[in-house]
Amino acid sequence: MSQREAKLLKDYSAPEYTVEHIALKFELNSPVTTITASSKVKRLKSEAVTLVLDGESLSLVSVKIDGKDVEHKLEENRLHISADVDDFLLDIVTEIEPEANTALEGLYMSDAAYCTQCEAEGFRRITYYLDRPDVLAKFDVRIEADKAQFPYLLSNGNLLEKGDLEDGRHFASWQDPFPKPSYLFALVAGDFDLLEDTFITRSDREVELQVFVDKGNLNKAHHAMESLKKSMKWDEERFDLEYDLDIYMIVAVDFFNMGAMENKGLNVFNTKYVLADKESATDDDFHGIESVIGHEYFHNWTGNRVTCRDWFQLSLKEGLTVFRDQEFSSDLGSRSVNRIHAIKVIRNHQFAEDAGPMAHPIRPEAVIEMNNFYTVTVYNKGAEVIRMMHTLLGEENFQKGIALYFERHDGQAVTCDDFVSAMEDASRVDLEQFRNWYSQAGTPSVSVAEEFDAKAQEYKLHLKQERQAISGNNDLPMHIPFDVELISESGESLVSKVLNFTENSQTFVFTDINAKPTVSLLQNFSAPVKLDFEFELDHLVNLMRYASSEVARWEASVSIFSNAIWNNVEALKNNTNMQVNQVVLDAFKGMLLDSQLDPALVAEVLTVPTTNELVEQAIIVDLDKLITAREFVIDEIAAYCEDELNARYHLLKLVDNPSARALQNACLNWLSRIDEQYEVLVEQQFYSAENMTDALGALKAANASQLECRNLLMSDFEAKWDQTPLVMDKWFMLEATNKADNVIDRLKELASHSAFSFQNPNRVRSLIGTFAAANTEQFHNANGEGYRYLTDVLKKLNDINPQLAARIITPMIQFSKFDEQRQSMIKQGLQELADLPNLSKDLFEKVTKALA
Ligand code: 7MK
Ligand code: ZN
Repeated sequence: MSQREAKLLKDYSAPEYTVEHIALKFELNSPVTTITASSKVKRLKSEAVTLVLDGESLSLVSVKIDGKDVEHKLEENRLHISADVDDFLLDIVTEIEPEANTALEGLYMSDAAYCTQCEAEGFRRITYYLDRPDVLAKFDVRIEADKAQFPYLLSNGNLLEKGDLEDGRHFASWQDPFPKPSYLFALVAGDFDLLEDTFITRSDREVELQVFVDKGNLNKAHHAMESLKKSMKWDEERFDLEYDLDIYMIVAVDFFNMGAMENKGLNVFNTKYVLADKESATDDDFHGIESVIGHEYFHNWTGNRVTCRDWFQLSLKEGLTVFRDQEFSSDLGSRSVNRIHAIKVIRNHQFAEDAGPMAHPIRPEAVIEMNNFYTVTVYNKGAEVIRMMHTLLGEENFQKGIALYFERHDGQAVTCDDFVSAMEDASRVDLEQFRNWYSQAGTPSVSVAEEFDAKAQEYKLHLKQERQAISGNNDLPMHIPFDVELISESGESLVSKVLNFTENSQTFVFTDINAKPTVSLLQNFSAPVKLDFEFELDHLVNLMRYASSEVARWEASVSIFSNAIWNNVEALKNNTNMQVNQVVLDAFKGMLLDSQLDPALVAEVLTVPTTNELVEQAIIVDLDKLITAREFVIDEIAAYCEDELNARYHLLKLVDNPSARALQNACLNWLSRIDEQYEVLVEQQFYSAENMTDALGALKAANASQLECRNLLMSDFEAKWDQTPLVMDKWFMLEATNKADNVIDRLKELASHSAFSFQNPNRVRSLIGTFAAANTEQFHNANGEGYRYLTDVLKKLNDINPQLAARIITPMIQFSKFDEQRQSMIKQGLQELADLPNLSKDLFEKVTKALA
């Protein structure tokens, strides 16, 4: 099979051989590390005579079966070994060069430490192996390295033994009692500061907790440790799940392709999701750490104890674990604000993925490069699918389903279907039609028509669902849990229920309704669909003021903003004057004055949809008019609410909590647009800030409103933080979102900044990823320079780190909403990439789909 051919779900077959036990020895040396793998292999299909192993970028030293040389054939990325034997011992020796590994998959160096990333298919860069998640083996690992340089030698499970060797070297050996697939293997060797604590499980076992961070960062590890303890406790209380080893280790590394990794007993984290203190990290960073620490911890059951049969089932562990981390955050903090964030991810990113060339169901059916399927669809829409089951079953039945799932499948590698069956069997709720959510790609849209019969006192909702046309997709009606509330004229809740919407067209009748109610539709975003309903402005204003659900109030505000902006786009097209309706202005002022509401929620309500979010709502967008209209609406609201913004800002400044800071900084952002007098406020906040949230809030306002003080604040910030990489990422992000016309020249200049490196994914994402994903105005500038710039960067990254390149290309393949000129410039860039002689699989898959 050619490297670039898609693998298909329907071609799945069980492995012919399995590995029951593997003993790995790592001799860590510069530049060549030697790995000896001794596996106990068992034949599962008697007719099999050749064992075929995966391997990439390895140099093979020797292969032996039961101690003897064996006939084998080395093919690109495969090793074929004659093995007409039922049980045998396989010894393979390979050599690799971790320092040269810039792809950051397999064994590589992060600064001076060795570390690994094996999900999805990185283990094959360490040794030849059955690198697939349905092969579960017990791992014993021995690590040898120089003692002074690498005092800590870590791997999965429990430490069995450690000791000194000759020549200043030492060793450690680890044993993981739980059989696991190779993607959960981890190794770390380096010098760290170590934060230690313990957790007593509910069955009274003591678990040793360790967080390893780069030297000098110990004081930034406490929040991660607290988050870990909270996660362990929450999973016992809410999901009845207890930790199963005596030790839990987390290592933070600065070079990491993703957020973090749930390797059994030894999580490896991006420093971004571990290190924090209030001077250097924002409230959002603290929240992000808590949620990612939770996510990786929760994988211990949903992912590790029960894993995936094959990679098409990725959502089995990821959708479920995202759902669990969202519930964790919601139980610990504000449920509404967390829900709003999750809804935004779906609307702004997942719907865009569905509208682009990479559209796929949460359980994909064809994959060229698995790394390309760690997507908002698999993760976040996957979590919405779990959430819908939770809505349909209720918490009690859902938890029964979880219990049955573990009763049936603990220690196994299973499918999404197995999960749904457990839910179904435990609850007796029929989920047959619901399974279409796993197989059908795209965003369904639901159109709604109301009918009120005063005489019969009947209110009817006519619902119609349509699915997006995507080639190779079934088009069966979905089971959509559709949450509605009917609100009376005086603001009381008449009906609040979840409709089971299962047909293409369906009418729901509500009786004993004596006046036309205000309806709240798709409450709490009860299904990941687009709602097609022409709301009248007063309807939205009613919802914004009186809906009982906070999320529904926020939803109404988003619609009000969006409508106001789109109305002005129309005005520009018709050459009429732009204006903002008085009712809209008053609605926002009303929110600002409402001191009963959680300030963090008000901050969400007062956040104007980004240009990107608005583009996502359109079919084809006139970008320049959209930008003008959006700026106009913001300026009008700011001017109208000036006094209230100012007053609220000063009151909030007296309060020291994340929720108050969120609104305080939103107010500052609005004020900074009005006139120079507020520039002083921005500078004051910047120079007197006692935490990063306020410092960055001021800097963001200066940057977004192009204040005169912007450059000075930026250089003062740089001077203060240029030795702190994670803070420099924030600075790079601000440079990247600068709307000024010379931004690209500046980006090119910053590539040689001492804090920047193309080898480090955090830096590349901050500077270049942010530019492409968030600076819509300049990335999509009609002069085409944004596309040119990203294309050139991608050519370079294709050689350094293909996985990263394929991630940051996303905005360039989601072009369906832009005009023809822009689309043709984008395609020209994509074509140049397609023509690269050494184009990686990762980029190949995305670029060819986009050009097709
Ligand atoms: C999150 C896989 C890992 C994208 C988002 C994560 C990854 C990619 C963390 C890496 C994770 N298993 O825990 O899901
Ligand atoms: Zn995960």
